[in-house]
Amino acid sequence: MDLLNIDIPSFNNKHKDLHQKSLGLAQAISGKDNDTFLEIIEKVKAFQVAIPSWALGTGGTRFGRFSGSGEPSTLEEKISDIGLLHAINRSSGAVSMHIPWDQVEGDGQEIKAFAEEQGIIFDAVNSNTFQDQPGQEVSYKFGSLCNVDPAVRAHAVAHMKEVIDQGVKVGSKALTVWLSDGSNFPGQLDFKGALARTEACLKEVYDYMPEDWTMLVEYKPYEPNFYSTVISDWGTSFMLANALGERAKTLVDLGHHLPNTNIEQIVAVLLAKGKLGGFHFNDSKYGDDDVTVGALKPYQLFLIFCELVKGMNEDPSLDLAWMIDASHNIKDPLEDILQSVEAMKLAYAQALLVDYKALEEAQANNDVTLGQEILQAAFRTDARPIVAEARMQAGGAFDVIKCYREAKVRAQLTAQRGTEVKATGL
Ligand SMILES: [Mn+2]
Repeated sequence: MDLLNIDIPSFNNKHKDLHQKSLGLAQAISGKDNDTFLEIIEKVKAFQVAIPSWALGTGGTRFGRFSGSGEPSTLEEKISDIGLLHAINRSSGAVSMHIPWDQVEGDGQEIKAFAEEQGIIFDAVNSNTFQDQPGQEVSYKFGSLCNVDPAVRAHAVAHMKEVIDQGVKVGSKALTVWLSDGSNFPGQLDFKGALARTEACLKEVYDYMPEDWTMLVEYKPYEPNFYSTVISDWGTSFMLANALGERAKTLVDLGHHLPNTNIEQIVAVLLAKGKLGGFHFNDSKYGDDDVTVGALKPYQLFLIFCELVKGMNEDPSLDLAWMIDASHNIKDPLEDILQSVEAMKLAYAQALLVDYKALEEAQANNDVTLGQEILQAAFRTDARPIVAEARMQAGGAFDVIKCYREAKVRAQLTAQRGTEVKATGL
């Protein structure tokens, strides 16, 4: 955090006049009265999204990896990077660990205290049964929880229990399970058998979780397997979550859908059935592209947030796990995360501007044109001043990228950690 070599209030002060003008304009265009407008700012201010520990280094593809410099190599360094982000945007107050890439040492109190100092809490922990670790006595080559070999399944279950144990030490309350399990060729795997074995193993892990923990079951249609995936879609995840119990829920990763899937509808259906557990935010054009949130389809992102806002309006106690899940091939990972969080807050602010009462009326009257007008009026409102106001009230920067660059964070990280450091992860 010492690296944030910038005085944020003076940085903000330079932009004060422009900000005040644009904030007034945003309120005028939104048509909201003072109280409602202030309420929206408060909600944006409270918005927090967890940063995955693997997103702080440069990501690669199966063809290669072009590492950046000054990357974090320990859990402490990763948390320290998130602390920097949080100091700038005030919305990145949580880390999502990935085990075994991250390891909680001892009783976890030291790392927990280190995170707390920077306002960081531990969000969902992630298990890894998609790659073999050095010296591992069994192989996940033919799957983990779906594997025909009971020894492999037992190994994967034991790993997930260990992930829970590590998460408990630092105060996590959820386990995210994404399985790469599936098959590459017709005839390789019996679909029903694979699903039954997966369900039985998940049940064992579910029963092992502490009472106040949630299991988030992630789905993905393809990759790394290209013929079938055991938990391929929201329906399969939903079915498993129902079979497991009340504390098992579906996790929606935006990139884990085939092109043109109506994700906002999936969100609404899961919310209606009380089974939406969390989100992995990213953006995609073709598949699991993992590009910056909002970089390609900001309107879809907004429509998803509209469903989430409706859900939160109906049930203010709705507790969703928000997380970024993206990888950065060619950008500075920290800049990419700042952009992603910003995109989420903008979509959230725009969704908060929607007049849902008027929308309901339009729908009740089958006024299709008006329904579209109401949504697009909110989407086309420049919500940047609202998000900036919320952030500055919380002690963050007027403009996150400008602030990060003016503070020369990457150059300092590089000076401290060198150019050869390679973060663990994807
Ligand atoms: Mn994901």
